[in-house]
Amino acid sequence: MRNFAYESDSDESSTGSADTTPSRDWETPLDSFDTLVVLSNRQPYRHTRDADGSLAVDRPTGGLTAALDPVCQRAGGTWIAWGDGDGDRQVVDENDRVDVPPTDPSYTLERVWIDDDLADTYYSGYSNRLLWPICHGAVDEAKIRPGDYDGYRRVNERFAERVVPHVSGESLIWVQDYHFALVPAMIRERVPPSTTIGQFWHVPWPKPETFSRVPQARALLDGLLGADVLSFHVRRFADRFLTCVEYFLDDASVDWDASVVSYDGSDTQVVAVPLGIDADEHARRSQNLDDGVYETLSAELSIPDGTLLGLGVDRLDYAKGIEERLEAIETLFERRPRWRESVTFVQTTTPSRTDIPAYAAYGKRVRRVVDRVNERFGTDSWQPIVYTESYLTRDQLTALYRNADCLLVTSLADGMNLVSKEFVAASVDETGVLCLSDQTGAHDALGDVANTIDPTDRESVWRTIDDALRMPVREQRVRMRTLRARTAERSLSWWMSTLFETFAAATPDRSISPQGYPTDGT
Ligand code: GDG
Repeated sequence: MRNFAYESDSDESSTGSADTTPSRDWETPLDSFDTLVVLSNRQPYRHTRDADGSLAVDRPTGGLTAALDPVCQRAGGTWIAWGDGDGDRQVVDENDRVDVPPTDPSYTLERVWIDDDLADTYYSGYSNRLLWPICHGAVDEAKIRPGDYDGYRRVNERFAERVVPHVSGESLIWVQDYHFALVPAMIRERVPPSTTIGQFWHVPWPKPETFSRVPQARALLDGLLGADVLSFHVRRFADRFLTCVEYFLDDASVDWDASVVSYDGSDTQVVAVPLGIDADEHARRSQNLDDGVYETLSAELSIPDGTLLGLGVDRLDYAKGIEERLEAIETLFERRPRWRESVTFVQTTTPSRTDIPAYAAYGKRVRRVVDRVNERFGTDSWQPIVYTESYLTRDQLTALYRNADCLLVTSLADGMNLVSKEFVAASVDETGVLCLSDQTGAHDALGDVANTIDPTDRESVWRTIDDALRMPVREQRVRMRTLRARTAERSLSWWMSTLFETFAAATPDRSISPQGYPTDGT
């Protein structure tokens, strides 16, 4: 397997050369493994058919695929994911494989087919009507439908079976996220002990009283404990997981000092390793950005000149607290009329999971608040909220980050929140204020320098925004420098190196030495 040094996975060219700290070359102990197999629900490249029948490739939105694609490009190996594009079958070989990236292939994407009925139970049902709300503490949204768990189990089994042909010698199987809680144990039954299994849980882990609402709580824990290494973004999620293990599994023992669970004859190391971004690449893109990108975008979206700019960038998801944020903006204009016509809030949302009723209803509520606020406070020449559901190019997103005076992250729960880190990395002039919910994983490392938002306290949200808009530039710079340094330090390359060292330390007989593992994710 190739050792790799990380570079940008830029899919759009930026011009000129880097004028910030160059990307640090980094080595990982990937050499310890003969094969890398990544499993995720979402695929990094999707083939779709245009109206005229021609094929196009798109790259689905989301932090997970954006982070792992460059890793696979460097490491080679196979990425197994759901082939959900209507052109996906057209390009695969007899083993359902296609080499990617399409323009310069460096690894193999293996597609798993899931028909509509199964997708409804596994994806729209168990994963996103039950596990997602449970993990995000949204218990009122959690729905248990008959048949959903069976669909989830069947898809988990299908993925586990697809791993087996790839295993040879010392293989690393790296499972992603809450769609595949059962997979580690299913793989463990099918592969030799020399295989290392890792799982990264990208969303929060719930408190035991919330997790107890899942009828299959024990089965999910049993599945995850098939992994040698189970990672969360931050320590508090890892600790909640260990608490759940103690609470639900009588025959498991937890060594809290070492953060190891012994269960069913093997050990699982539970670690906190916060996902980072390629801060250098974001900074370079921002530094080299042509002014015209912002000028064109602001003309298209009707963002006025000469006002301060507040920004929100989110998937359209109730966990992101978008509705609450817009209501706080409404209160701000009520209580502080001086901001009218002096600040404009741009909110970009990417619709997702639209076939789930809670998401469709949430979208309607968000649009209703936007209309109400604009109706109440808008004037002939100014709208308080500029709202778009268009998918932006990375350059357009960077232009917004760079021009924003403050970024609003008001998530009610969020595993990490990469948007906050991207904003910081793109703020190359060291101004701008990060207003960050204390319910994000990102807050654990950035919260003492950011302007903290408690999303459960409505008063505090609008007051925090008010403070941010009034912050002197000198103070902005002091804070932003620290935020940027921390984001650059705990970058994507740091995340990968740390995790791969952890995987490599998991010996073939699966007895893991606790020494040297990162148990503190901050
Ligand atoms: C999950 C967890 C965790 C957004 N709109 C556009 C666009 N984006 C990109 C952002 C960012 C990504 O999508 C969103 O990442 P987040 O981390 O903020 O949120 P989730 O999608 O909910 O991710 C989260 C993450 O997994 C990784 O573990 O941090 O807690 O919920 O990269 O830039 N990108 C483009 N156009 C858009 O309009 N190009």
